[in-house]
Amino acid sequence: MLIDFIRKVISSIAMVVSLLWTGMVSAEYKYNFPEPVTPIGKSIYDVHMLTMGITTVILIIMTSIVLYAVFTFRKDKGYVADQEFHKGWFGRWSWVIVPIAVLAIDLSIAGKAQPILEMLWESPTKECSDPTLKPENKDKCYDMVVKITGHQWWWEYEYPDLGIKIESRYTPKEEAGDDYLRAVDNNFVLPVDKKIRFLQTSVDVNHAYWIPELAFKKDAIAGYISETWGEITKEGIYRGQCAELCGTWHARMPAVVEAVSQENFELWVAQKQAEKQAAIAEATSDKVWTKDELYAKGEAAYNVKCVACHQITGLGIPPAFPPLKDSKIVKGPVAEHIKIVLNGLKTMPPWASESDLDLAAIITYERNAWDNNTNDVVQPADIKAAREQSLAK
Ligand SMILES: [Cu+2]
Repeated sequence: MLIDFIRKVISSIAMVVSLLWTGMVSAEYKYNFPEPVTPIGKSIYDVHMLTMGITTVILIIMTSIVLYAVFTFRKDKGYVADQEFHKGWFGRWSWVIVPIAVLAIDLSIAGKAQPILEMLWESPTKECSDPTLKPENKDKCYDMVVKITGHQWWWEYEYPDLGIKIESRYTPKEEAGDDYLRAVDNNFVLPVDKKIRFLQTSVDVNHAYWIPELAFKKDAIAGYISETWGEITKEGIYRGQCAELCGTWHARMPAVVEAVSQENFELWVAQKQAEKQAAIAEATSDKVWTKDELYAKGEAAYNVKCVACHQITGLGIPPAFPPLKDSKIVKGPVAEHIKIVLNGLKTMPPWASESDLDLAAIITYERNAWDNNTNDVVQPADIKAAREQSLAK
């Protein structure tokens, strides 16, 4: 009997140790939440630590009482249960005292949490440089606005005051390595020590932008703008993900914030603005492109913008996302193909906001890739003409 019992205890301990061991060897095993880098995140972390502290003390006290009772008041020691317990002072009042004590502990935590909720919900609505800002509200203002838009399945970051828009998509496994599903092609670059107002929306289903170190998490809902704010206090790379189940590629929309110093942020802004000017100049030039140039450009753009639905093989994911290889539309009249890409069809959204050059390149690629070999070349001017024609209607 006893040997059996000891054997069971030893095997249980061995199992727990081996489980803990495998946990520890898995990368970056941590015992607590990641270190927050915004004032709201830090306050939430503090309440979490306070709650953990209180529960740990309660756990130790209660476990000690239970163990003491189990060992002291044993039947084989001749202990007989007190049948008159409820008639004594403690027996009568403990049913009142205990809930009051529990409520007091709850309220002491709620008291700490309430101002944080206020801080979280009351996003500043005035810019810090606004002359009408009252001196007592100098903490309730923002330095810059950014807009986050969720798409199936990528993020769009817009800096409305700086005229910059970037698209951020997950990095495939071969390039991302250990950061697979935690890395993106374009990070969301933000300056530190600036109060940032985050506006969130979606163009399709619900998404939610979530970076644990920044703490906030609100849904991005189509046709609605939810807002939060934060001031990042430490430079670094912070990784998160979409936290609202948004379809088959939900796991493939990680979010990466890169917090940099003000000087580096300004350098980045200048670089992005220059890139944008160059892209506009290229897209609006009257240049006639060769088939090879358009094919190469189109392949690069297709692999970023279209690949999620139509797949790298051009076979799509039928029935929702039809194949482009041997497709009637892709191998049919060019004008009809352009019209569908511009205006969308069934589950495909309209792509009219892309530049003439990008659309011409993508369509040229689609009409010649995967053995479609139509030999058609679509020039930016064709897209422009198609737009004008649809406007004239
Ligand atoms: Cu999502």
